[in-house]
Amino acid sequence: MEGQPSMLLQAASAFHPPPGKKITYGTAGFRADATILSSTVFRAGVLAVLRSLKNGGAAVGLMITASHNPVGDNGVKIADPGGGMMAQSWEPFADALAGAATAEDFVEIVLVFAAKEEIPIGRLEKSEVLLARDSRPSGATLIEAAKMGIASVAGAVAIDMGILTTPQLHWMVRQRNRGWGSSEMDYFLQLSNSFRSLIELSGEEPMASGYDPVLLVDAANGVGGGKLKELVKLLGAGIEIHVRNCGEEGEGLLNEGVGADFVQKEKTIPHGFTAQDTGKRCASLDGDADRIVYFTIRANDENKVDLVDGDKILSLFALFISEHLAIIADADDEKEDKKTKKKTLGVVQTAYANGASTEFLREMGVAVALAPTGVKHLHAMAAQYDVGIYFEANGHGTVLFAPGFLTKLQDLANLCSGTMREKAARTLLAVSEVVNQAVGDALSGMLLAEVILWHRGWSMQDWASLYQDLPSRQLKVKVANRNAVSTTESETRVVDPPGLQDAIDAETAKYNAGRSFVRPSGTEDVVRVYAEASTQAAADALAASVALHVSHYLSA
Ligand code: NG1
Ligand code: ZN
Repeated sequence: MEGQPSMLLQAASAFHPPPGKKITYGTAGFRADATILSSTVFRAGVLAVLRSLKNGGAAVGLMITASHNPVGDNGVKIADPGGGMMAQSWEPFADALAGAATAEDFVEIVLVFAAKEEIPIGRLEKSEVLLARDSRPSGATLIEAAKMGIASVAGAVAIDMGILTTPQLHWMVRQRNRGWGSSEMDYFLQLSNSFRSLIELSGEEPMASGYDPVLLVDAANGVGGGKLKELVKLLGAGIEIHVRNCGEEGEGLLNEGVGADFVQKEKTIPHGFTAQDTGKRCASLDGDADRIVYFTIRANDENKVDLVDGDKILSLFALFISEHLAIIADADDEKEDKKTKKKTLGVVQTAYANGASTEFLREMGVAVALAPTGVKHLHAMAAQYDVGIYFEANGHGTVLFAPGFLTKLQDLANLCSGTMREKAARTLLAVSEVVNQAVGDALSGMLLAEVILWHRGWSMQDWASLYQDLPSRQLKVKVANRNAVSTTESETRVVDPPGLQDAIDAETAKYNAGRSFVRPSGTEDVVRVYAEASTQAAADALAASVALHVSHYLSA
């Protein structure tokens, strides 16, 4: 073999996929024990180059992270040129690449796919991959494997951005392809400048404000802690952020008893927090800082927390944004806008969103759409509105602004100088800058939440009492083949196996405000069961009986 094929073959021959282990590109990229990942990461490097070549040489991102998984795991995922997740249509190709048994098979798959997709591989055409990794020790060697993958395609350029949060890398890819500043300092400056603009636009803090300037942050002993400390230096007066669990000496292990995933699932105080923090506003990031939840430590129940999850963050954002959209649409000469206001703002949740949050949003007059689990689905749906907000209950989400709508806001701000409408338009423009529009971002989401609480003069209690969560229960059922379950209507109804949905319906009907659904997990070998009802005992009982039906219908 000559040229490109032999370059690929030679490089690929240094890496061997783990025998008997199938690693697939799931909801969040490839993830596995770090010791078996180097071949997958090498191949993901090649995949990233192909993705760039397919997009005319635009920069794509390659992130080494396993998010909230234990420190021994790692993973790799690709960011598309727009900054979002890699197009789903390429996932089967990604799986085929990772699964190729030999280097020869791998090269063959690459060449056949490149020919089919008309990807100019080996012609020295420009392509670019921005790489980064989170703070996991295994990341250092894995990133080298990714670079070798990139170097095995003629003309491909790898740019190592170092240790970053996942959303920072996605942001950089998006910025770079738009010809905008894409350094880490650009990121910090954009977030901090727009944060300070929002505070200024808010005017004076409300009288008798319940807002406490102190925020305690649990950084999961991950990459987000150090980054947040950098950001805090630029925020100025008015907010006092104390960062804990930064992964420094003596602070404990990544994601172990700490972080957003732990706090949300266990509703328990993370390490590094004590009864002395009771009543304080606290927040937890996950290991790569793309998720955030807030919480307070309960008085007299010192292990437990009151959780303010993704649904409540979403509700807070929706309240603030719709209030500002209403000001814009309120002027007499804008009757049209007023009528269409509800179409302007849309909110996207998954079936896991607490029913009380969905009802709260609908009562506010906001359009609520349901997407299947996985942020790529939510993101795509949210992009259909002028302003689309999406969140998973677990704290992953963001706000998207349509480019045309941003132009409209800019024009309006210029036209209505000195009015409330100008202020509202400028506020929304600043919101579009503070949020990370590429992907959910714990740091930027936190800044927006803080601004809104400050603006309203709200305490955590004020925020928490927007609505009362309905009691809920999540269970996992181990089954022989989770993919024997297929669903429809955004995972709320089972299609296969036949009869299971009727059984779920019959159970649900027994409970006041009952709701339950099941779906195969995309990241674990289980079927997940969710149930909600008017009391905790009822939610538990409903979940347990639905889980029994799942076991029954899926037993061999
Ligand atoms: P799966 O395992 O497909 O349920 C989980 C989370 C998702 C998302 C992905 C990716 C729940 C119920 N599911 O997916 O929301 O975060 O992991 O990390 O929380
Ligand atoms: Zn994460």
